[in-house]
Amino acid sequence: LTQDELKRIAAYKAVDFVKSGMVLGLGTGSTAKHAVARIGELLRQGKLSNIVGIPTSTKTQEQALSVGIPLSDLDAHPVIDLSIDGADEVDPCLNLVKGRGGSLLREKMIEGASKKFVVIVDESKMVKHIGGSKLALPVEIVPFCWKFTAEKLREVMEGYGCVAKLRLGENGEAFVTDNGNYIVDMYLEKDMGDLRVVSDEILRLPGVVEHGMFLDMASTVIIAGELGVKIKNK
Ligand code: DER
Repeated sequence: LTQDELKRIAAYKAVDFVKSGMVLGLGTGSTAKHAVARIGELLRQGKLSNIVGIPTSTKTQEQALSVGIPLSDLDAHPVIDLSIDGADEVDPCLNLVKGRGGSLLREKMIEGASKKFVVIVDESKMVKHIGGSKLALPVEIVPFCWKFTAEKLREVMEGYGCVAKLRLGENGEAFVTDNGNYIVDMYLEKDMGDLRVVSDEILRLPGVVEHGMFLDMASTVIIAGELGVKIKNK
């Protein structure tokens, strides 16, 4: 099975949790894309009805519109029944790294407002410790004096051997999020200690908007692998 087929299998499994009448948080990325497509398909087939989607990015908003999912937002629906989204990394306690697609702020707002948050991954996302896989730990920051904030981030994370890089878009300019902010990707050499302490130290920096560690937020993780699908609950 290809990685994309595994992503689709996990996504379809998550959509089994969707009931007619639900307000759904719609995730962003190559895995969540399959869940959004599937929800649209079930709506068209009449197997689901009265669904309201709350998209976690303009990209997902466009896809949801194109498959016919009625959309709304957090202001109209401050409590969401179920959110389905991918992740970049999942540790054994179901802590996540998200945001390599640049949508972490709206994802964290919407998934934090959800009664149930189902994460869909292929098995390659499973790690022992989040942030330790040499892949990026994203932090959304304000564009104002971003160098200052990036350096403060690097200092705060110095103990973990941190390199902080401004994320660039295709045009070689700074990547700009849906919220008009920048993203600094942090690359760590050592495993973080107490994730809560690290989270607070990052969020305390004035120029920081949000980071990509989703601690104690996932209710369920659906893991699609070569040998089948595993479901881990909090
Ligand atoms: O950027 C994001 O937050 C995405 O949801 C990411 O965490 C998962 O993206 P993928 O399903 O394309 O790997």
